[in-house]
Amino acid sequence: MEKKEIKVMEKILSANDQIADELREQLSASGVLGINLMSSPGSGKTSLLERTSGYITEGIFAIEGDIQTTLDAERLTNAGIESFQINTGPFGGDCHLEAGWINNALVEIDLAKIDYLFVENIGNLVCPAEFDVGAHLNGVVLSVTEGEDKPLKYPLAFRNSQFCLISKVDLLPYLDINMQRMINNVLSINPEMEIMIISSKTGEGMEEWVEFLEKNKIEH
Ligand SMILES: Nc1nc2c(ncn2[C@@H]2O[C@H](COP(=O)(O)OP(=O)(O)O)[C@@H](O)[C@H]2O)c(=O)[nH]1
Ligand SMILES: [Mg+2]
Repeated sequence: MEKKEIKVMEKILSANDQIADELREQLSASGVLGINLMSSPGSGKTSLLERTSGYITEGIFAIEGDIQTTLDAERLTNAGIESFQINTGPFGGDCHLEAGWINNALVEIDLAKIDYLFVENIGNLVCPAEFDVGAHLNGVVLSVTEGEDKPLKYPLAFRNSQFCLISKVDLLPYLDINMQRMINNVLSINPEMEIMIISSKTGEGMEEWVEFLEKNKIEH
């Protein structure tokens, strides 16, 4: 029984990986950088995109993943970012996005008009890390309110990411968190991780984040 379950899971993952590879190639050929944002619920993914829209005023499209509601898509519309909401609730409430669903959403997107395709993954640090969604870059948004230990407890998301945004740093004066320990924990899981420290509320770290995006932009 156990062996069968493992085989089915392997099959699903390898089918997903193939679609993800094709999707990444299509994005590259269209000059679009794909960025997958993963985090616990409420770490600040949507707020980051809202704030980013003040720096990069055009060429951003976001695919929003949530179990229910179109609230995040509405927030992005108000911030001037075009988006497409995927709700998994009506289809069993999956806790992650898969490459095939991103691929299906592409019919809604004019790739020729955009530079950045963000995928705001469903809020949790577990399942999204297991599925390649076809992005060029995976990133974790880790808010200071979550505690220093989360990289150690949920290592896969950190291992499978190239960048980590430590968010909500404006709240540090109210917390007992040890920032250096949090950073060390991230690096202990992934020594190559590019770490940026940000606040979407005050704008701290936004220049560095925008530079990071521009540096990774795909020229064509
Ligand atoms: N103080 C503070 N609050 C933030 C910051 N970023 C997000 N928030 C708040 O955290 C809550 C969750 O943010 P949201 O962007 O919806 O998180 P998401 O679930 O990861 O998309 C909201 O109430 C935001 O206003 C920040 O940098 N500082
Ligand atoms: Mg959100």
